[in-house]
Amino acid sequence: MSNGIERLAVNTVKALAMDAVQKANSGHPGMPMGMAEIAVTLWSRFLKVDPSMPDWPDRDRFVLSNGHGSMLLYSMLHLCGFPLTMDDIRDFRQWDSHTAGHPEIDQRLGIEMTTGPLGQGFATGVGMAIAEAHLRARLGEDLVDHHTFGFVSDGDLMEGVSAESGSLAGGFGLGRLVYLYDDNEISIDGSTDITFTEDVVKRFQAQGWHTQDIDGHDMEAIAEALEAAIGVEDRPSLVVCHTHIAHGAPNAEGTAASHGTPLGDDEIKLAKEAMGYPIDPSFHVDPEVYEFFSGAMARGKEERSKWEKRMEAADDEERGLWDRLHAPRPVTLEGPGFDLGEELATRSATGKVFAEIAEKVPGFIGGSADLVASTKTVIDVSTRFSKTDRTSRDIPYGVREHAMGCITNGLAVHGGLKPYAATFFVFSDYMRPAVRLSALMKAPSIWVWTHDSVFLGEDGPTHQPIEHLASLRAMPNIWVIRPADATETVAAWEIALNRSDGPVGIVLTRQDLPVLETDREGVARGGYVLREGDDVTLIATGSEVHVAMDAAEELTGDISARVVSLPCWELFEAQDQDYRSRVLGTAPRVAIEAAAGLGWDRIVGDNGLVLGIDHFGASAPDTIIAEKLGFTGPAVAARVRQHLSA
Ligand SMILES: Cc1ncc(C[n+]2csc(CCOP(=O)(O)OP(=O)(O)O)c2C)c(N)n1
Repeated sequence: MSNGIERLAVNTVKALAMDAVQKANSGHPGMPMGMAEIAVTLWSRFLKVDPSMPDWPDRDRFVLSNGHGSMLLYSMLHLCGFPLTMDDIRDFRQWDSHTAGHPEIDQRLGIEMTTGPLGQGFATGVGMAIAEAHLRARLGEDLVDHHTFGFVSDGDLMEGVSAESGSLAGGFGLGRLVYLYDDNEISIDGSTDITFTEDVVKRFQAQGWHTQDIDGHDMEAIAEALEAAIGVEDRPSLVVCHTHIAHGAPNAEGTAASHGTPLGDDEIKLAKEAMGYPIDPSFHVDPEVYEFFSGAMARGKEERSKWEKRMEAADDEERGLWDRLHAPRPVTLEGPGFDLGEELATRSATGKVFAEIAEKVPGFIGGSADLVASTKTVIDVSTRFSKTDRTSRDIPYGVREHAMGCITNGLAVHGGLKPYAATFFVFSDYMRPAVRLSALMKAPSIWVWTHDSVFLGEDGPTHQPIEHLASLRAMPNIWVIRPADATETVAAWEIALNRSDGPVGIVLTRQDLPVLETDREGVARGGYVLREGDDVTLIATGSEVHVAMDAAEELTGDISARVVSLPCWELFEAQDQDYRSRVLGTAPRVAIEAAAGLGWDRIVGDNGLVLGIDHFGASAPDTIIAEKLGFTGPAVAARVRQHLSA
């Protein structure tokens, strides 16, 4: 049982959740009330955080994967003294407030990562725990020594990504990862008996986790379970906490309705009466509760000052590496040097620049979803991140694209690392929720997507991306770069490594392409003139730049064709109007891209022509596909002539 002040703290958290949701007339009171005891125990007795410096690097990370319970996090942050005011709490879910319905990330306020899309937090936390284990191995326990805690719900564990990432966490033996599962047996459609009948404890045990099963309203039991979980260093921990949703609300408790509906004034009154809590005014907080949490936070403050002393005492080598990891300098890539006309796939060009990246960017880390040999993304073939090798920068993800995406985001938002993840472009669909969150969170994850078009050939339509470029270009805040040759590929990597406020997707070919007289500076501007010409402007990306060049040759004599390489729409659109107009020119425009044509009309205008592929591909050798679909110099030239004479 808890003592008086802890009980008052728990009741305060419940009351704030009820009041804020009621005032907003929207939100989720059930989860904050059901997990209040767990939150107060974790924050007051265990969590190593300092409200006066929320983003202190060696803090414990706290992930709220059941992010619909955001009022629980906001209450804890406010009561503990983080820069989140009572006005913010009152403004829950309002325009321009710091208290959005589902916050994603705001490390200055103490919000590490919470998720709207269930399962994302669970899997992203695995990435944070990998980051901690890796950095601890490289920098030593004096500088890196923290845990990743998380709250997860039925919905999180139902989502497949928790199985993918749980499997990896168990296999990697991430002992500093501790998740508290809100086992309230309720989801939106009713009892979890309807849809979630598996034995969760056995599932996690089978995946190599340490598990416990406790009463989630008993603060001593919670504390004991946390002690035990922290004590287990060789496995991640899942504490199954049996709870009641909307705990303490006499009529709402245990009901699915309390998940996402304000309780109503009458029920709030009854709940507060039952808890012995003042009914009026709403948003009441007893000063003793602030004092209680402020006392608890002194622990984190002291830990921070001890860490700062250890940092001062660190030797030059450790300190130097820390600085290179945490305050990265701009990166300039030389590239291995490519000869004009040399034939290599852009994925292979990536392979050739990897060693240089790894040397210049000490935080560069990542892996592929069981496709390293195809994606050519390997830093050191002789090592792999594992239970026993924490220093390796090559993470083997197995066939788990979704978890790989989330883990990459976790590595990115943890700090100190520059992560990438690689797979076939068509499987970007399997990681899309994570890609979307990287864009939304402004996380600098690098997505490497190879086998980027129908020209991957014989594997056929299941493997051939069509709509992927258009759909990713429709996503805000991601830069999608599709380089035309090895030189543009090096430029793409340089851009990706230097971006800090969002993700970059690098889209690469399977097939060989000759090196052209491409321009790295032009890639940085998103697009540029590769070949001058006055009568028509052929605009292409990636492998179709070569088709455009061939078509331009074919047209020579009667039609003077300009060729524009446009590897990155987002960077091009960020250029001033003058530059864009100069590059695109005034002649009729023809877009050539072996993908869905959607969006190109914006670039070619009303009188332009778009040569795309608005149907699925085919299984055949790439040269045959090119011929059949009209992606050859002569075929494009014929279409251009026809268009100009129409
Ligand atoms: C990927 C995804 N699908 C659906 C939802 C909508 N949603 C929000 S919470 C929830 C389930 C609620 O059940 P549970 O996870 O057990 O949370 P509790 O009601 O116990 O707080 C659903 C389906 C979502 N947020 N994310």
